Amino acid sequence: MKVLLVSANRLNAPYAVYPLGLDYVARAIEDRHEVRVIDLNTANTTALVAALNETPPDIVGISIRNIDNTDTLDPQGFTGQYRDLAALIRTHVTAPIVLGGSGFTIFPAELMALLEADYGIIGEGERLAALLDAIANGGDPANIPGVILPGGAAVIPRPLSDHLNRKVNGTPAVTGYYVRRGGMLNLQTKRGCPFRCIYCTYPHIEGRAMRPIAPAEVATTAMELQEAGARYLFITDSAFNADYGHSLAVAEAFLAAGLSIPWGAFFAPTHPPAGYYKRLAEAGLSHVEFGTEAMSNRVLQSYCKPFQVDDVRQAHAAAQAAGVHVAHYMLLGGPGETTETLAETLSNIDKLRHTVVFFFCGMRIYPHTALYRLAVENNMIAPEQDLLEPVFYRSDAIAEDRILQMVQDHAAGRVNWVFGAGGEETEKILTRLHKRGFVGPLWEFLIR
Ligand code: B12
Ligand code: SF4
Repeated sequence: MKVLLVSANRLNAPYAVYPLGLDYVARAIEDRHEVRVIDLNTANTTALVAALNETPPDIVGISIRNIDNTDTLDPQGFTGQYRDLAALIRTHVTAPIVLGGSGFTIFPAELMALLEADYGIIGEGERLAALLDAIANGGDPANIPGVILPGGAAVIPRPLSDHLNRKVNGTPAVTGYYVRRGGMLNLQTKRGCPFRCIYCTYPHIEGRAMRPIAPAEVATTAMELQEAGARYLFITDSAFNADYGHSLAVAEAFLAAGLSIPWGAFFAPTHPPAGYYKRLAEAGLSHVEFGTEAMSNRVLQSYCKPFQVDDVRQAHAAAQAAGVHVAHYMLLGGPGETTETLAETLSNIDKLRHTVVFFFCGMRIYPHTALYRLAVENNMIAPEQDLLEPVFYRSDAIAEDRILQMVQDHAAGRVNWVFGAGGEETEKILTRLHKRGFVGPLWEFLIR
């Protein structure tokens, strides 16, 4: 079959992100199908229409990553764009449309209806291979785990137990786009997160059991990306250090393979084994992004975070001693937040030296999370409420205005305290710096 895979993401904030998921989907079907990938960051809709008309595909896959920007201070939604994209495709070809992606996996039934799609794949898109077989051979797609049909129920499949294979998109026009804008390409070293933070969708998207990719294979991919021009790699794992042993083995494999470019990842600020960050730094780790969320034990417990304030301090100190750049992400105003807990968080953040802190206020309520169940219990949302339009959980003990005021007063103009992802202003600054040849996420320039 002729399969056209389209990455619908066009968001350039905080920076444009290489559509990694489609490398896996393409790899899973390319042996038996003719696959083309169009990344709407690098190709406009005119190029898409030309591709549809030149070689009409038998099936079109649309990758849906972002639903919205989850930023209460500068909210943006993207589902209208995706609906228009599906409508545009349909005016040019009669091929069935199949949806997938992390955003789709959170809201499959809603997006199937909105985009009037023919099929959807919840979770891992490698299952497209089985769907194509069923379509070609008259099998019943409904029997394939993860497949959702129009009007059908969203049943979450078991994560794949097969080996995860990726093939880096070798098209220079695609990789070149990202290489020219910050030099960042990305890679995955495992899937799954074993933790249970109440608001988080990652265990739903990737599963709870960690499925590691062999360190040598991760290193081979990293070298391929380096050869494709990458000057920085972002590891997209939910929490890179959720498996200390595996992440260390990946770092050793980078060293053995001779990777020479810097890299960064998300980390949980849990207490690290001795020498952990030092060894990672020797292997090229340059940026640590801690998902800290609060610096009050009461709130951390209420969010079910797998660490306490003291662990955050230890992790911060260890990363800093290793000479890497450190950022902390805060999620204020969730269950358990009060004026006192926020004051405690702010005063504890003060004690973290040489860092940048990104503040998000209000937790987006996602289906399949403990926060969702709590919000239903507290009558904040109705059961079965459509959450595609973002609804944010807000602690009834402290108003959003008060939170912002407290953070602003405490920040007193500090540039290393950033609200949300930084908005358009940050995007503009990053674009300018990337054009001048600076590589990576660049938040280190805000560190104070
Ligand atoms: C890493 C990451 C980031 C990094 C990316 C760094 C980089 N250079 O790659 C950073 C920190 C920059 C980031 C930023 C943002 N992110 Co983010 N990010 C993630 C994360 C953790 C992993 C994404 C990833 O690469 N996964 C690995 C690949 C292999 O998986 P995948 O893309 O999902 O693809 C698989 C399947 O989905 C499926 N699939 C994919 N496409 C298709 C297509 C078809 C046809 C099919 C059948 C299947 C299929 O098959 C693939 C292989 O199994 C996800 C959460 C998660 N665990 O998924 C959030 C996530 C995607 N991010 C999210 C958001 C909101 C954002 C931001 C908007 C936040 C902000 N305000 O700044 C920005 C947007 C950036 C941008 N320009 O798009 C949300 C999106 C949902 C939503 N609410 O909209 C997610 C889901 C997290 C969440 N809150 O639930 N992000
Ligand atoms: S550690 Fe991070 S990825 Fe895992 S559940 Fe908690 S917030 Fe989500």
